[in-house]
Amino acid sequence: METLWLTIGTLGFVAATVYFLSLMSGAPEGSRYFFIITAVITGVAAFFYLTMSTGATSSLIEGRIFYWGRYLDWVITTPLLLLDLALLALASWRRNVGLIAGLMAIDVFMVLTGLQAGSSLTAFGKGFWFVVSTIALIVLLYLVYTRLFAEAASRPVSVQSTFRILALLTIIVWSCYPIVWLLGSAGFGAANSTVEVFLFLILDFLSKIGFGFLLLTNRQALSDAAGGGQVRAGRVR
Ligand code: RET
Repeated sequence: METLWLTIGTLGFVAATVYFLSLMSGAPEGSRYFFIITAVITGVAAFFYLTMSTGATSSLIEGRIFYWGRYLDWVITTPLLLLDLALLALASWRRNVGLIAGLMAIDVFMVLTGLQAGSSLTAFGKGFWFVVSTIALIVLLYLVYTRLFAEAASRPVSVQSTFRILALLTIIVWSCYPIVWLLGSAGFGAANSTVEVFLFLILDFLSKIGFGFLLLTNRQALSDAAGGGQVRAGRVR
C-alpha cells in the first residue's frame, strides 16, 4: 500500500510541476522567479517520491521502514518554500539577506536534527533529537509570524493578503509534521506505515502544491510583488 501512495505522490508532483511551468508563460512582468522556485520545489519532490516508491531511498531499521529520502527532499525544498514566502513579504531581498539566510539555516537545522531523530536506534536519541528539531520549528515559525508579517505590512494590499494566507497555511501545515512523525513508526507507532506515508503525502501536497497554486494563480499579488511596491513609503529603511 505504501507504494501506491508514493506513486500517487510522484505523479501528483510531476503534474504540479508541469502545471506550474505552464503558468509561467503568462507570468506578470518580473515575477518569473516565483514560478521557477515553485516548480523546482515540486520537481524535487517528484524525484524523491519516485526514489521512495522504488525503495532507493528507504531502509529497514529495527524492523521498520525508514524513508530517509523524505529528509533529502525537505532539506532542499523547505528552504525554497521559505524563500518564496520571504520574497513575497520583503520589499527588498538585498536588504534582508541576513533574515532570509537565518530562516533557511534554522530550517535546514530542523530537518537534519529530524533526520537524526528518525534514524536513531535508542529511545533517548529519538526523543532528544525530536525535541531539538521541534524547538527549531517553533523558533522558525515564530520568526515567520513576527519578522515576515511585520515586513509584509508595508507591501501592497494584494501582496499582503496573499502573504497572509500562505504564511498561515505554512504555520498550520508545518506544525502537523511533528505530530504525524510522533504517530508514525519512528514515534509511538500509533499509525501503521501506510497511514504514515498517506498522512505525509497529504501534508506534502498542501505545503507544496496547495502553496504553489495559491501563489502562482494570484497574478495581481505577483505583479505587485515583482514591482517591489510599498504602501507606506515611510517604512522603507
Ligand atoms: C520532523 C520530526 C522531528 C521534529 C520536527 C519535524 C518537522 C518537520 C517539518 C517538515 C516540513 C516539511 C515540508 C515539506 C514540504 O513538502 C522532521 C518531522 C519538528 C516541519 C513543509
